[in-house]
Amino acid sequence: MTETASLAAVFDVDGTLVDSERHGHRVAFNDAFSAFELPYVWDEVTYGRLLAITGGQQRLSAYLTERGHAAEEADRLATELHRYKTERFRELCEHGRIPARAGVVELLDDLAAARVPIGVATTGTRGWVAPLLDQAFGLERFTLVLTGSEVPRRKPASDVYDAACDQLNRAPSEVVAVEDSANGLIAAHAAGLPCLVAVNDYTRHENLADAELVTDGFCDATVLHGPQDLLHGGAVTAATVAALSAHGVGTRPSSH
Ligand code: XBP
Ligand code: MG
Repeated sequence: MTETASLAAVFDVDGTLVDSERHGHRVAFNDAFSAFELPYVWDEVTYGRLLAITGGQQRLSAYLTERGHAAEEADRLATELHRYKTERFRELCEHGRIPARAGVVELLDDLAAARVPIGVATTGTRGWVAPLLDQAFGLERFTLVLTGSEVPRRKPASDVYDAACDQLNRAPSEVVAVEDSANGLIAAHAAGLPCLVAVNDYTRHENLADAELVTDGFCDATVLHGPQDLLHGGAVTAATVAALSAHGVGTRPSSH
């Protein structure tokens, strides 16, 4: 297997480690609208459109502005709604309502067996990230957990991946990003990391052509773009991740 001595893997959360958007975050946002007696409901199609805006508070503010609220009122209301939504989503996480994507636990186990450090780099809010990771996977698996609350700019800016490489003390080409979306891919590449994208129903039609590898999942998976020989029995494994790091070395200008 490709040398893994200096390799690290950094995972996105929403849509990657967990299937959290359609029946998780979206439900929590709608519960917030209802708690504040606002006449808004995000159906699954509307939410899919709004996911282009990263950051739940920013998503709310943009939507409220779209619905005619003055900018200042939209920002104030978005802050209050998002506080409620974060608490509600944290409850969903703690009650086990946010499932891991199929094949993810096996991949995390394989990376641990290969002694590859595993980090997390998400746009999500710190308030729910740790409870979710602990409930779904056990927090002790992760060497590093960075959230949207810790960096100045959210994805697609490179901030969270820059910080991950710094804190892992690794060059970007030694760190493979595992993502689900175009925003995540852009952020990873802006930081100089090779990137594996496992698409989901909300992201399969996005422009992911620049990714080192695009699959439709982590197990029983098909390669949608990139080398056809990097899955093992239809699964993304530690060897898959290591190979991407080898392929990625030197082919992407590091931002460091
Ligand atoms: C996805 C996001 C987040 C979530 C909602 O983050 O953009 O905003 O949709 O979570 P990632 P918050 O894919 O980087 O994990 O409401 O806490 O932002
Ligand atoms: Mg994501």
